[in-house]
Amino acid sequence: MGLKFPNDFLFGTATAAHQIEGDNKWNDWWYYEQIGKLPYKSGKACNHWELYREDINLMAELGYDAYRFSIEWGRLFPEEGKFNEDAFNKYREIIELLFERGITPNVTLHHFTSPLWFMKKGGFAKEENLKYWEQYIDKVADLLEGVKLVATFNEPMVYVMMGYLTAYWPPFVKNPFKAFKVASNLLKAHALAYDALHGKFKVGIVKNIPIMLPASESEKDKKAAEKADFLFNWSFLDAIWSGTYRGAFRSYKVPESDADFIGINYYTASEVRHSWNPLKFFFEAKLADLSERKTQMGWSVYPEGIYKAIKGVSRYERPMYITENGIATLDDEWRIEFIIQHLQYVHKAIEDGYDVNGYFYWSLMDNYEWREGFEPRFGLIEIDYETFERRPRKSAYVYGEIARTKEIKEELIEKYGLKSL
Ligand code: PNW
Repeated sequence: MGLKFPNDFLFGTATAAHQIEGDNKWNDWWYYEQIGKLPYKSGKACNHWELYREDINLMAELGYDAYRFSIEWGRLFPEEGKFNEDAFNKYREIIELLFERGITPNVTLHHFTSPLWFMKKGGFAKEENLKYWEQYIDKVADLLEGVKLVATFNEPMVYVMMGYLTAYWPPFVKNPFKAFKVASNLLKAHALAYDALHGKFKVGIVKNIPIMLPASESEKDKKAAEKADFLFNWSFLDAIWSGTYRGAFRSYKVPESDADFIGINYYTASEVRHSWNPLKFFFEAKLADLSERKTQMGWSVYPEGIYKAIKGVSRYERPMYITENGIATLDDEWRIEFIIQHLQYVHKAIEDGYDVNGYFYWSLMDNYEWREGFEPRFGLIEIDYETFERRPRKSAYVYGEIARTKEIKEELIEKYGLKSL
């Protein structure tokens, strides 16, 4: 027997502005790329800013139901107080085209990048800067007319960790105290956006949920994994409803707010062991080693983790979407296997009563993978970075058939699926 999904379940794909658009000259990443603080330049990326019509046509032809993408704040506000009407119109055209093609948009307002001028003022580390975020939200309310799903932040804790803890990403700050302050301000920003946009849209948030596994059976390691799980996965979401953000060193008062849905980004698991270093919050986490083959990102494939992530997030009793799940590989047969196996667990979650309403494969097409540049290939569609030609891979068609029929056929499960499920 095949696996049938509910008729209104959304099968979509995901992207983010800076990773696909190209010439994104007004944000912080672009700036650090130019001054050589990042190993790769995004340049024209997929040249989506010019080829968006083609991309939307492709999605429609392939039969996808939905598309998650992000708005580049710096395009709308290239300078403080300066609004760019052309960029607004272009994004509006993208949204209208999606409507015309019957594709449900799911729009993220902040996907890692911010206007450079905003970052120069201290970005989200300074609470008084939230007034700029409010100006952006104000314009977005008009821009997104007719859109149902709007997410405020993509992976707030990844943003905080990479930008303010490991200093691996812009703005390259290594300050745990500041990191938690930024997290608390992101919660305030979410609350502001929720108040401004709720009523007109379903306003949610997208959270990366890495599964935290203890490195050993020892009590110390188990405690360490629980702590990592709390600090990274739950403390942020808890605060949305409780109004108290519990950072590692102290708690912060934040406005009590809400989220109409929760987007789950799921990729892999981490292995956590106890550490005596207080500045590492007494734990050390590294990528878990759970599959013999590793993806181009060095990540293990761990399909049951998607079930665990859904189960964990279900505590908030809000509709859930898998807003990202994908694999970086040149072996497209492996990509098909990855998708089928993760969808098997999503299907199981739905059967078990969890409120999961859609799945967005990361990514529609190969793109600029942040610090890792263009080498990791996450796409259902291959991008030729010389000619910008789009070539759908076999996985793009296989996924399209699943989207159109809302079913994973028995033959697919036989060939690619997990037998034990
Ligand atoms: C997500 N990590 O980022 C992002 O939302 C996407 O922009 C990105 O392309 C995708 O996953 C694939 O990497 C992450 O190091 C970046 O744990 C880093 C991590 C997790 C997610």
